[in-house]
Amino acid sequence: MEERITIIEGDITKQEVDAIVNAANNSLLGGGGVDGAIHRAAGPELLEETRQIGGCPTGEARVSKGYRLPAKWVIHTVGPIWRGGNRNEEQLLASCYRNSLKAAVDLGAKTVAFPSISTGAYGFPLERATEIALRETRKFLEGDQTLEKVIFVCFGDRALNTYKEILGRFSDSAE
Ligand code: AR6
Repeated sequence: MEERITIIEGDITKQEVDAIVNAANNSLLGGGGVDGAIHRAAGPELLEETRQIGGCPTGEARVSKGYRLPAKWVIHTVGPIWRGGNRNEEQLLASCYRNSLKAAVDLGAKTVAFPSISTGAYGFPLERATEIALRETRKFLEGDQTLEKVIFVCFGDRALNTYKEILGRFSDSAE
């Protein structure tokens, strides 16, 4: 399964994949961070479409086209704001990954790229978020034969090293 998970350092807006995932907010009307970068790269048509969608609850996902992005689709998911860990944050973040992966399969996507949801403006601790991202993705891929590649696009060395370290830990403990 590890061969279907790839970790890279880079900019998600540049990824030539079928779908990229956006770390959005409940309004789906854009914002800073990766959300702002995706809206800028996709062009104003993206905002027109997400306005029509009309928002998204935390933990769920909604789909739009990718417009000027290399990716055909954008899967918008809303991560939880970290409030100390007792407000269902871990379960909600796990739902983001499950629902986004399910949306990718429903679209017929073979390749999908994720940012590190909730670990920027929303303050989720990077290590815990990475464990959840990789655990949920591994679990999902066990029951799915259609997705060929899930790419985690890390913004900077700290995220890159964390993802690599935790994926290595999962692989060592397999079998
Ligand atoms: N490519 C890949 N990753 C990126 C990029 C990029 N171009 N830009 C930033 N990151 P954040 P959140 C990383 O804050 O924590 C927005 O305003 C970044 O380093 O984008 O889920 C939304 O509208 C971090 O690791 O998302 C919401 O209001 C990760 O992406 C709120 O922020 C996520 O950081 C969502 O906060």
